Amino acid sequence: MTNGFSRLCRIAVATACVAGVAGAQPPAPPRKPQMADTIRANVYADNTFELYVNGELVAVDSIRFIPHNVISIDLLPKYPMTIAVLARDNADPRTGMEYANTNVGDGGFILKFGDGTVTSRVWKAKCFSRGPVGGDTQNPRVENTPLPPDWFAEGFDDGDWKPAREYSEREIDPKQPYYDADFAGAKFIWTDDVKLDNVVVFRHVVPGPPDGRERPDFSNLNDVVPQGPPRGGGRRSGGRAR
Ligand SMILES: [Ca+2]
Ligand SMILES: [Ca+2]
Repeated sequence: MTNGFSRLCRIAVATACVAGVAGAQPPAPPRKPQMADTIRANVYADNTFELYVNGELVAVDSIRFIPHNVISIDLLPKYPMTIAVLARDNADPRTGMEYANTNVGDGGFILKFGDGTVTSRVWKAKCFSRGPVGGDTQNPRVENTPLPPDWFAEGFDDGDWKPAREYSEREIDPKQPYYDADFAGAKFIWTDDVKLDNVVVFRHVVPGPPDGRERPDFSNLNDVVPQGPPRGGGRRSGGRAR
């Protein structure tokens, strides 16, 4: 009786261990994602940007200078969602000025996702190139800081970065494409110096969907066995290659 009981206990422990290992693996997504699972992202930069979400490059501004344009893309969200943006004001890399070194331009960045994610002062901001230093347009020079290689990564430590500063529409003076897109609730952001800071990185982690809507996690799509017959010469378990 005792031996039988201890054997049962060993089986129970072994089963629990197997279940524990299986439970440690991320759950497979419930189904294939549809376009209804995506969220629309609207992004406007004065003058250009690269957008990373969860460590992946998802959008590059297709117009580097003018006209000032809005980039709209579809995203398949996964939370927590790490957003990292490399934003650039149009500036000569040797002087920090523009229009044949006759003008000091200003920056500005704003973003809104369909889940309610918006830019604001809770984002982090850091300058990596500024000029003309001190606003000296007679002897213009720039100060550059190398970008950390993993500035866009999910685990990057931005703990000592300052909060972004919010700017009004009047201060940034966005052009018409901004008004044609949905940026309601979002704030223009930059560092503390919207004129001289020309290359700026913004970072923000969205812990969960701001609109409270539950969304499936589709990040493990490769773990799903397809329902239909394999295509392209793939092989299914127990089946023949086609
Ligand atoms: Ca500038
Ligand atoms: Ca500009």
